[in-house]
Amino acid sequence: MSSINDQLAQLQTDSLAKIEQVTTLLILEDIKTQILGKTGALTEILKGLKDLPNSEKPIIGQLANTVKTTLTTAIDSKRSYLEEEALASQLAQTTIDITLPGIAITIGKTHPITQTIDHIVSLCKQLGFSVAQGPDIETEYTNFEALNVPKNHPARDMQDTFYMKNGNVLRTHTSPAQIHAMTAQKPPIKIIVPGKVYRCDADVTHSPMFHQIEGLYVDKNVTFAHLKGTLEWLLKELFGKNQKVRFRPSYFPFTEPSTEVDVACFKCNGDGCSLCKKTGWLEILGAGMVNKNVFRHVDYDAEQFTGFAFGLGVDRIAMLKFGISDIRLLYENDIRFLKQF
Ligand code: 2U9
Repeated sequence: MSSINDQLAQLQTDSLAKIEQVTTLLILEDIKTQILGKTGALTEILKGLKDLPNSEKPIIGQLANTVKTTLTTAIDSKRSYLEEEALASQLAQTTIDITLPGIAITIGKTHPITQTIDHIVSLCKQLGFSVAQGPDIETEYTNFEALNVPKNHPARDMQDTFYMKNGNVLRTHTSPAQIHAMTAQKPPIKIIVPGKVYRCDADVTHSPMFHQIEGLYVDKNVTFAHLKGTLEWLLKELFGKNQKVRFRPSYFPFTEPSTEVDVACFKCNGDGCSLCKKTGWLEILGAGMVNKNVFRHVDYDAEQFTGFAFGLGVDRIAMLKFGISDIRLLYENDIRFLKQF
C-alpha cells in the first residue's frame, strides 16, 4: 500500500512543479495528457491497485481521486492564467487610433415625389383637411359613373383606362376615394386624397402610373370664393409669397363651374420661355364646384350643401419645382439622380 501511496504523492508533487513551470498553452495540454490521459502516469500507477488487498483498495482509490482533482484544478487554473496572459499581450501589441474619423453610414433621402406629397398634405392639414385613401382597383361605377363621367366620355376610352378582365379598372384619378368617403360620411366633409393613379399613356411627361392629390370640401354655404382663397393660399405657400396665380374657365364632368389654375412661369417669370411654351404661365391644377349630379350619386342634398374640389398631378409639380425634364427619371431609382434632392 505504501508504495502506491508514495507513488501518488510523488506524482502530485512532480506534476504540480511541472504545471507551475509551464509557459505555453500547448505544453500545458501536453502535460495534461502525460499525467491524466488514458495511458498517462496516474493510470499506470492505478494498475497496481488490483494487487492490493480488498481492504486497502477503497482508501487508495479515494487518494487517487483526490490527486486527480488537485491536478485537474491546477491545470485548469494555469490554463485560465495563460489565456488571460495571451489576451493581455495581444491587446498590448494592437493599438487602435481612436482619434481616426469613423465611417459615415449613408442614410436614404425622401424621394422628390414623396417630398412634394408631404409638403402639400401638411399645407392642406393646416387648412383643416384630413387625409383619406382608397383602393387602386375600382369599379366603372365609382371611377366614372358616380363622378358624372358618362358612358361615351373620351376619358373612358380603352387607350386611357386600364381595364381588368372582370370589367373593373385601375383608378384613373383618386376621385373614387372621395365617392367612398361621401358614401360613408354625411356632410360636412373636408378631405384630401393623395395616391397612385393609372392611365395608359407613356412619354417624357406621362407615366402609366403617376400621383395625384385631390381635395374635397362640402358644407353649407361653400362658395367659389372659398375655392379661390384656398388654392391661392396653397400655391403661394408652395411656390413663394410673390407667386402670381391665375384662374381660367375650364370643363370637367365632376365639377360645375370648373377652372384651371396657372402660376407665372418659374423660369422666365412670365416673359415666355421653353418651359412655359412661350405662354408665361404653367398649368398647375384643376378645380371647381362639385357637380350636383355627383351629390345625387352619394345621396347628399344638393339644395342644402355645396362643395369645391381640386386635383393636381404631383409628378408634374415635382418636375416643375425641381427642374426635371423626363418623368421616367422619377421611377428609375438611379441613386445618382435621387441624391440630388
Ligand atoms: C369628387 C368631385 C370632384 C377633382 C378634380 C380636377 C379638377 C383636375 C387633374 C389635375 C391634373 C387630374 O392629375 S391630373 O391630370 N384634375 O383637373 N380634379 S376637379 O374633382 C372632384 C373629385 C372628387 C367627388
